[in-house]
Amino acid sequence: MFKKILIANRGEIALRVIRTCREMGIKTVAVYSTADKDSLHVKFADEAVCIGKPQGADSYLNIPRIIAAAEITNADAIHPGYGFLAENASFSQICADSGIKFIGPTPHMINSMGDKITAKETMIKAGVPVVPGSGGLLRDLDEAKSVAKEIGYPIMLKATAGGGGKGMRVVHGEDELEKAFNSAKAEAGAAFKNDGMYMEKFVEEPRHIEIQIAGDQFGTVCHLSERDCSIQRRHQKLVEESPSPFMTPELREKMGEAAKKAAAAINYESVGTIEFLVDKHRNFYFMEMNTRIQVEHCVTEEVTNFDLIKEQILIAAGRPISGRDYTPDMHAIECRINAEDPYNDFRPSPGKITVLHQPGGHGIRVDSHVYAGYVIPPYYDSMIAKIIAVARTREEAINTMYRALSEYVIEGVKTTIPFHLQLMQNEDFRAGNFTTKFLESFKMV
Ligand code: MV4
Repeated sequence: MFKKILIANRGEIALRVIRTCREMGIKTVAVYSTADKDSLHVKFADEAVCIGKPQGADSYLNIPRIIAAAEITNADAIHPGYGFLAENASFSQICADSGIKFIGPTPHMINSMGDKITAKETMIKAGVPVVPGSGGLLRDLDEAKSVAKEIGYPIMLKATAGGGGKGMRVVHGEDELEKAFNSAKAEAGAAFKNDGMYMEKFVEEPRHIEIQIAGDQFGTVCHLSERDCSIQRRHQKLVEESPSPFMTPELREKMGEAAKKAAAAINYESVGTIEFLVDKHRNFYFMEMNTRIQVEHCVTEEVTNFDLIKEQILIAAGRPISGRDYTPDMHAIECRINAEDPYNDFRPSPGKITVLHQPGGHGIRVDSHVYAGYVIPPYYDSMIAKIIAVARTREEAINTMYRALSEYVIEGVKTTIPFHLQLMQNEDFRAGNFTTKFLESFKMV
């Protein structure tokens, strides 16, 4: 087992990894930027190394400084958390070349899922359902026109290097195609230095349902059921839950098997997530694979009783997993608490937290790195806490969440708490009646 793990991240996920390492008897090294010198991950780690100025490129994205910090402190493994370098194939490679175990997938696994056309081709070969489309790069506008004619409008243009909505366009008819094709291509080129585009049939009003999987170094893969992440705004998830209110035992069986096939197709080892679009007829289509631990992993932990960070560390250390699939018999919901103003287009609200009371009690878990007096820096994402409510039924989980949200006191900055309080009382949300378009028409009162 590893003796010392460096955590190449900040905020709640750095703290989350430190907690599991403590329980496993593994020493920890925090790295931090000058903006994070008073952060809890710095205080709670066994050692801490300042790696530079606040901007990502000078600190949490600076590979040479992170490797140097691992070497100075004799760390034998690096946990990347999510974001930053978590899906950076060259970082995974440099860790390997430096004799430091990267707790996550190999560069090859990251690359094969990072390019969306390659990923889709791999899924087709593995027998995983994908959205019908161009089946490869679009050479030019003429090819785009003929593929669109074949599959029928509406269609969606996507960037092969994309993800998270960049370089993506919905097109309803041929008259819109040229403008959309050119602007999406330019956007992708600027954002990813790769302007390769492909096309899919547009799936209307889908749900975003993802399957948590784990694979070990011996080729065993299992799934830990699904999370429904349809409550998103501009590709930022705000609420996640497990099980999905839209799930049926038959659909879970089919999606679980497809997710395992997807992971097995690239000999995946680590924890990961297969994202699917699910239409109103419960047809499901592979969308992307996330080769990292995700923000919303906690809802799966609460319904399966697995510590997913521990599983990830055990897999990286070469331990076999049991290979059993899990179906939840509890219900968990997570609300992301961001320092943003929900009454003002979710504008970021960094600054000092002057008063803080975190909720607790039966069925409530709070994962957070903030404390009274903490100053939220403006340089990083605005998530300051995750509340996870767990209960026997969805209705009880929502009621527990509502109770916890109403106990939560954060003064000094604006937060998304008022948004979540209103969402938990929304009739359609409570009925499980929502798609990825839900928040487009949700109005704060
Ligand atoms: C789609 C789609 C509809 N049809 N693909 C959004 C991010 C990227 N990962 C893929 N996305 C979508 N792909 C087809 N063929 C709708 C979306 C989409 C979406 C998906 C999941 C969650 C929220 C979303 C919000 C807008 C669009």
